Amino acid sequence: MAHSIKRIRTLALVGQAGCGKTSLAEALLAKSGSVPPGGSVDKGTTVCDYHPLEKQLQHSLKLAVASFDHQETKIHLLDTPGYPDFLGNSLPALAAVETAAVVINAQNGIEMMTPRFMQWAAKRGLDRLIVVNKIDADGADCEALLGRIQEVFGKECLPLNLPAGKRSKVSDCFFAPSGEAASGEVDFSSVEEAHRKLVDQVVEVDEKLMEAYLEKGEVTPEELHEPLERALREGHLVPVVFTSAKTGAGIAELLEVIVELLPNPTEGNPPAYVSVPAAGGEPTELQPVPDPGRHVLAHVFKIEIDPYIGRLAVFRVHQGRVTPGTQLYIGEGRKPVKAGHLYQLRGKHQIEVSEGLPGDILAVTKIDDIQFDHILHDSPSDAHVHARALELPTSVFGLAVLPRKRGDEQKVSDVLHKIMAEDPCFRLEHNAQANETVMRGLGEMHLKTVLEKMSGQYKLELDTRPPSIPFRETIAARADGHSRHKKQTGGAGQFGEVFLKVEPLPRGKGFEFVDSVKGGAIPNQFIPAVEKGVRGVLDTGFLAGYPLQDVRVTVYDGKHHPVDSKEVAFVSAGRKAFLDALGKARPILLEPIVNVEITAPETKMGDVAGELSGHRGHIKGSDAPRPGTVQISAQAPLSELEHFPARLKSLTAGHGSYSMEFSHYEPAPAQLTQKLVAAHKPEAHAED
Ligand SMILES: Nc1nc2c(ncn2[C@@H]2O[C@H](COP(=O)(O)OP(=O)(O)OP(=O)(O)O)[C@@H](O)[C@H]2O)c(=O)[nH]1
Ligand SMILES: [Mg+2]
Repeated sequence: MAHSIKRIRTLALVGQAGCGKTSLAEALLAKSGSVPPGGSVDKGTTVCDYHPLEKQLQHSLKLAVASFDHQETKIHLLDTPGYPDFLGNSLPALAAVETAAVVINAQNGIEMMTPRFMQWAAKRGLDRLIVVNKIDADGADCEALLGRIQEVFGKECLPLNLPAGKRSKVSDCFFAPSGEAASGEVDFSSVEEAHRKLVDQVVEVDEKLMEAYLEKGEVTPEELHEPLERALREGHLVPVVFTSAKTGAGIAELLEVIVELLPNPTEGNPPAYVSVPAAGGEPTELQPVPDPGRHVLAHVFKIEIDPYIGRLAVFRVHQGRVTPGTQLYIGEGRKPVKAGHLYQLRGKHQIEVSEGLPGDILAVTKIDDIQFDHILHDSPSDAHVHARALELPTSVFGLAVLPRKRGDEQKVSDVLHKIMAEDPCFRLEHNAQANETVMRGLGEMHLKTVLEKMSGQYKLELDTRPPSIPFRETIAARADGHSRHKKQTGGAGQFGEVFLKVEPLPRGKGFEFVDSVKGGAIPNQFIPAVEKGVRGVLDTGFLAGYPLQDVRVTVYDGKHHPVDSKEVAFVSAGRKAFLDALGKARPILLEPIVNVEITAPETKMGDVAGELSGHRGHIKGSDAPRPGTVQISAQAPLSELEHFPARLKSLTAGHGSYSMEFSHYEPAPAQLTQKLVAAHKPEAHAED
């Protein structure tokens, strides 16, 4: 269908897990006649929760796009997961839409994630709509909830409709001229009053209209349109609607609001892009213009790797017109690719389309170079354009993973990389020292679903354990070491003797090997063998099996035998002489210290500080970035922070967040050293 920009709407459903976003998307699709009625989360038959794991858990785990037509309007609806563990899949939706519909469960009221989504949407300059869903549910008190919404989010939250017939339907308060209730009584307040409040609020943004309104006492919906869009853009009006995805109450009315009142792509606040000069220097802000005549600028906000069709890159067109023949550059890439086929999405289904205009949300398949957050454009001069950063939370929850079956290593690595491509908050690290692969995510549930996806979808089982702490070993004193390697068991013998000294180096210097042997006491050709023997100890250390660092080894004397001296003899003598010296050089254990930045509600400052000091941390400073919020800077040993994410979560009822980065190494306390030494197998450096 040829379509115009003015007839496009983009809307992301966001909000607390379980508030009914997926069910609402389903109800809207069914009401528009796009899918048969009856799809339900509980039966696993919705358009948006199409992944097997979503059906099993009855929660959305990823961002789903459902595009459909209603009254000659193209609606791109985005359903997002509500659990904070999956923010990496819900926040990107905010980069693709004009409107964020923050859904609130009428039964539970304002929940933990509600204000967070309200703030995130406001911060990105989105129009906001509050959808109070589940109005049918037992004990739902819509009147009290509306009051509470206005208390928490402001008086600009005004209902466009009100529950009626004991919450079995809703009555419009906006479209009906002069607020005549089309269908009689409402459950609370009155249509007239709600209508008047809406008009009063909207005309405030337009002086002329305000004057006309004061004179005539009424304005037409047509006159209200422009100022209404402005009020939405400026956050001067946050409309509230009531729905039940279960009974269908308010669904037709919500569709009407989407089509008639929500902004088209030219009416929302344009997203901020930044242009980063290739030669370096300050990035400049840039606003794409929703004009099909200009260069193409589109933002990839979702990657999905489908077992059958491969990589699916989902993008929002912000400027220009995309067709299957458009030569698209991928970010800073220099080689353009042809889109080939363009698809509109409805859950797991792709529907081929012939063009994409500003506002459209489309997908291309099988272009492996496209990654999350890339800009697609058709002009090499736009290679330096980026979307404004999404400000996703940092992933610090870690689990070390190991394939249960030997031989699965490659397959596991491939699949984990696929998952990483799809999920911006999932990371993989390889700790070479401990030889372990560590996956990182936003929380326990995040990583648990990755493991379940691995076993369910890919039949790969992984064993997990807490990631190991990268302890190190060093020495605190200088010492000498000596070893004489001699073997004479028939035939040719083996002989080599080494004298060396060890000394501590400043922290962070690593390792140095110095040869100061005089007069060929150890012939030159055997020095590399001695070094090899010494270096062999570095990886496994002396005390507890951790790598040694900040040590200088100087080989200063030795003996050789003209016939029996062999490389192996000097490797062995070098190794044993080093171990001999280490034993006398006061070996100590070093532990990593990290900088931690914590943001928490002000009232929890004491609890968080107590938690840190109870784990050998110390507070270095605090700040108040926003009223009611504190930011604490601290340092603490990494080994003490294993349970910190969970503790912070429970201390702050989920409102705290933190980030961590490595700072430096410090000697570990005696008790910890003893524990680690005891845990290390005593036979580890038994002589061979
Ligand atoms: N009574 C009632 N139940 C509803 C309504 N909408 C959804 N539900 C039920 O609430 C539960 C959660 O609904 P979902 O649509 O999965 O909620 P969601 O917001 O998508 O949840 P997440 O995907 O976890 O963020 C399901 O059991 C739905 O059947 C409603 O309007 N009324
Ligand atoms: Mg859902």
